[in-house]
Amino acid sequence: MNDAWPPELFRRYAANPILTPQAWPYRCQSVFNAGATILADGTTLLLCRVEGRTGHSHLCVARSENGLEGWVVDRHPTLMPDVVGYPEELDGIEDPRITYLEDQQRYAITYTSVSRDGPGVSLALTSDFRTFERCGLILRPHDKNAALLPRKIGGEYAIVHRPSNDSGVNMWISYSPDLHSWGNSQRMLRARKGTWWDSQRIGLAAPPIETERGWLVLYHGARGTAAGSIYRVGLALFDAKHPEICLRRGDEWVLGPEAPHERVGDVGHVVFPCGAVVLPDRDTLRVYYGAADTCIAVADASISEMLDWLDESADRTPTPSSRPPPRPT
Ligand code: BMA
Repeated sequence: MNDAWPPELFRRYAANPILTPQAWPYRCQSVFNAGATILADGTTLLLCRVEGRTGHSHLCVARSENGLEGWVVDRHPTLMPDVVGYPEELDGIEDPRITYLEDQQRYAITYTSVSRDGPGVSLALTSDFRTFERCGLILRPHDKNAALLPRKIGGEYAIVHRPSNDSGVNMWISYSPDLHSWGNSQRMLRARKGTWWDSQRIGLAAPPIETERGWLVLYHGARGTAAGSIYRVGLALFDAKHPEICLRRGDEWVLGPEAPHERVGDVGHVVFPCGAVVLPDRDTLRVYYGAADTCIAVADASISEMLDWLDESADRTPTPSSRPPPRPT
């Protein structure tokens, strides 16, 4: 970092990484890509992806009073794949995102189920992160990187997800009356082409954050190189009532692998957020990200600074919708 450059939007915690496999109460290979939320009592809860020595992943809860240190990790896996009840979980469950559903007053966890047909999106509901109501596969393979919006849009639940199809690996949004049947799918954002940092594939990072200017979305973008993919994070803003409409998209990435633990690990050159929480000042967004598919790190950014940055630096070409104009609300 050159001191003459403007300050970064994201400020990393000095004691990163905050969670590592060495600190885990049971033997594992890696802990990364955690969903995040702040519980009613102020505790920060991370639902971490843990990869064991079989190569399969499961989910495990870590709790902290201040969201930075003093983590208390469940002594045993919190949510294991259930290959009998849910055969789509045969090769593990990964990359959870947490959304508090206002109308249900429960947390919705969307996670990737790795089936023999490829990755799909599964849903589980919980009030306490100790017992879970599994809803099974809600978006069939090949699909991943999904999170629900916290409130209904036009009377329906909305989910952002990342199907792979002939048009590429892009972000979509779908709607449901009941959390089970999903439709009215529309593309939200495309991977760019050529040498862009987000040209290989993109996907939702943490669940969208509602702001006074619309839905602020952190997304990951990958670029292929001769040495493999580099995963970084970018910003975009979507319309509050019609979240398929992109209002702004930043040209530059805002968080990329720099620190040694972000560059070196099981999969090097990867920063991969699945969770973010808004702090009580209502402006600081605390983002939890997997680093090099091995450990978990955290960085803070100001929501108002991110929105201003999008105003100043964004590619203002709205993403053309793949569908007719949005439904009236
Ligand atoms: C993506 C997902 C993430 C992983 C990333 C980098 O496709 O599988 O879980 O962190 O690749 O390996």
